[in-house]
Amino acid sequence: MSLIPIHTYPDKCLRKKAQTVTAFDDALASLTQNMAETMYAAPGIGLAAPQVNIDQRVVVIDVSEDKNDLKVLINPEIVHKEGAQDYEEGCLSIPGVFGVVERAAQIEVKAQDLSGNAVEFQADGLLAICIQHEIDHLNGVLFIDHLSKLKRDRIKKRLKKEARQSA
Ligand code: GNR
Ligand code: NI
Repeated sequence: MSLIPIHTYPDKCLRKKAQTVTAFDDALASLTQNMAETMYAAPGIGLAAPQVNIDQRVVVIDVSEDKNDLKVLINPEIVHKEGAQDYEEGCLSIPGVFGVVERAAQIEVKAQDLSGNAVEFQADGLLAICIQHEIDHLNGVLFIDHLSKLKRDRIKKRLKKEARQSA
């Protein structure tokens, strides 16, 4: 097991639409183990492969209190969504930035497991928020894209200033 460096905004790898996984092999299993270790160490409740510069539709999530409920989602898709909920989100790829995002309250998710078997389940609450946040990453979308233009522009200005000061 090993930690993988997490890439941060405005790294280009965060804006690419990730490729569908077709090889359900040992390399995929080992990638998800390293991603889980990286997520727990961060610490975070989710991690998508594009955040570690891997161009594959792979997500790991653990929203449990005791960090003992790892979910590995390969090629996840939302097949149904309902309702709305607001939550203040953050992202390991945009450290120090937080903003309230509206997401669906209940979702139905279709994905594959590490063997390539289809899995389908429902989620709500924080798990539903996290899954929507991670699937966004697979499509090159960041939570700041869901904020108002005014808020997004303020964040971009602040991040540019911080980048200047640390240069
Ligand atoms: O660790 C994380 N916390 C979080 C909080 C609110 C909404 C979404 C998240 S996901 C984030 C980890 C991350 O950046 N995953 O892509
Ligand atoms: Ni994120």
